[in-house]
Amino acid sequence: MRKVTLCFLVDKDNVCLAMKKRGFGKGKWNGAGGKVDENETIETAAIRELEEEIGVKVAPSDLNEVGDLAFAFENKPEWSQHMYIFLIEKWQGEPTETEEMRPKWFSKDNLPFDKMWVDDPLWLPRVLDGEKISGAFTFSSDGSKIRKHIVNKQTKTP
Ligand code: 6OG
Repeated sequence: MRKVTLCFLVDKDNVCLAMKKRGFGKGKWNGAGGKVDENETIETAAIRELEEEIGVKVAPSDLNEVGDLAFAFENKPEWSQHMYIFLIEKWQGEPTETEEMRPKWFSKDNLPFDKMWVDDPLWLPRVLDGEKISGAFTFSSDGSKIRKHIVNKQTKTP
């Protein structure tokens, strides 16, 4: 399954989302992230996408992995992906608009879930509250409905 990253900058009670301007998830607020290329680690890919999509630099030691989710879409096996999620509290530079994304800060308590992926309300508040999660979702073929899902608290210790 294709591996992808998703990264959220966090500053106290605020989280940086970015409007996806093209490609998969266009028109939705999300974290920055994308496909892990061959010969790349998940962490290297996360750092590269943060710079490409919102223009911030992050050191490997400042990436905090908070969970992973497996996504499957009915009748669209090519859309299947395994997403690795990171929260970041320290970075260099200001989030800046690029051709891919337009970043904006939101209060953690007031996220624009009506313009986000439908799965996000089921796990993002939990990771923003400090929980580590692991789960799986199956969506309708256009991704607009959740057919089944499970999100567990990660129990493994580092
Ligand atoms: P590119 O195809 O642009 O990477 N992504 C999702 N994010 C959320 N919150 N929910 C989903 O539910 C998602 N499916 C994919 C992973 C796609 C970007 O979109 C994220 C990547 O950061 C279905 O390279």
